[in-house]
Amino acid sequence: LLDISWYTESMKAGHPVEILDRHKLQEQQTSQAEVVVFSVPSYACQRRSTLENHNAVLTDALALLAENAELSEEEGRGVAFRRAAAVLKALPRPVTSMTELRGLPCLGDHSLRVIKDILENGASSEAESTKQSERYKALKVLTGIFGVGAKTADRWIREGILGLQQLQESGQTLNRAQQAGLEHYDDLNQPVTKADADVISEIVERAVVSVLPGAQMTLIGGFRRGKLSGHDVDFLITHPEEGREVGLMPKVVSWLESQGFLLYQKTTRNSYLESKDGPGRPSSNMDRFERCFSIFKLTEKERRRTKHPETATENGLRTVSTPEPDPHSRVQISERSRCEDEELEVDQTKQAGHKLWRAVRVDLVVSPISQFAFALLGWTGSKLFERELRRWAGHERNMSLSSHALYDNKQRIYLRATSEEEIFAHLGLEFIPPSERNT
Ligand code: DCT
Ligand code: MG
Repeated sequence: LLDISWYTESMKAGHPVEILDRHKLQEQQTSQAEVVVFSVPSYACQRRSTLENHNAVLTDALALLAENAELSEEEGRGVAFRRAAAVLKALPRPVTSMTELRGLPCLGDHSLRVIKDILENGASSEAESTKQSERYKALKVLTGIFGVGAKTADRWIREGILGLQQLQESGQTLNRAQQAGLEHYDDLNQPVTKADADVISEIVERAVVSVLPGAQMTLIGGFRRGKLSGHDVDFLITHPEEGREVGLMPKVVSWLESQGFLLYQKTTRNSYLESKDGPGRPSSNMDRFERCFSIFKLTEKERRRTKHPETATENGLRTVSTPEPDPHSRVQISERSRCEDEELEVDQTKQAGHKLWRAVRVDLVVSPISQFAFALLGWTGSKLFERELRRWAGHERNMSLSSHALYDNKQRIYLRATSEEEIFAHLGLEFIPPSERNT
């Protein structure tokens, strides 16, 4: 049977080398049956984590407890569950007994109790009761509104608001983001498919190239890691000539707005200046780029359009073939045709009795080319992979990593990089491609 205290001691020691030594010691002391089954490095950024997961029952329960902790603003507990789940995700086959977990890093007492419960009883009673709890259900519903975080949801719950209807009846003042979030609640809580992300990529690319020829756009976030669905679509935009990206975001946003693609947008300005801010990790590494949080209107028409061959005309407008019997079999995109399209769309909507578009959360980030590799690495995720990279940099290399820069605290210099590979090399880590950062 299980001896949990051994794991606890190892975890408290917290260092991979020490764990390895303990493990060796343990191995010498124990019988064949207790030999370590799996070997996993301590930091998630040292592992290759594909989308495949042989322990989904275990990791789903741990992810739910992590989410509940995060929604309750218990960050430490959330990270502990996330790290434990990530270790199980890295295993090459399903865990069948507790003894197989011997020697694995990041499995704390609490996570081990959850795993043991599932292995013995088929389910985690704690995860099940959390899932059923009124508080968890309310937190999920309320934070499902774009613009509502854990703090706001908690305040509302304490005021007796547990659901959308109660919120609407409460007379709470909602900000612009929350109003849009409530309006498009159902759409925004539907996963975005890779196919839709590709359609949006095509549109954003059109916008970027129209307002600044030569500018480049990259799909980042979960879709860059090969995920087939996500909660939003993330893009990173840059220009190969340093400085040309200045002022780019408002132009891209105006273009998208003029074409009727944006249901909501809020742009935040870039406030990161290396000379001014220095290497200290910003309070959040995510908020220093020029960034646009938006709600995109993705129409059936656009979905169909990108499935068919298209040609760019000299003035940048595109002629697009759409399938018969569509009366607009060759449509030139212009203000006029778009209006006609929309009229047609309204008619079709009325006929079909359902709307022919969906709302999608889209995030745009603009980075100067000198920071591009750091932005790309920082925005590809997963969230835990990013957190672990920063932890590795700080604890193992005495460096500060952000989505803008890498600073060597000992040499007191910035380490430049033009590719993700170079950043991994600076950090003394084996390069892990995006598809294997699904930790
Ligand atoms: N990110 C991060 N830390 C955060 C939030 C985000 O490091 N607190 C990075 C990693 C992923 C990237 O930004 C995009 O964020 P999300 O869209 O939230 O994540 P995702 O992996 O794209 O997930 P999803 O597929 O659900 O959109
Ligand atoms: Mg995303």
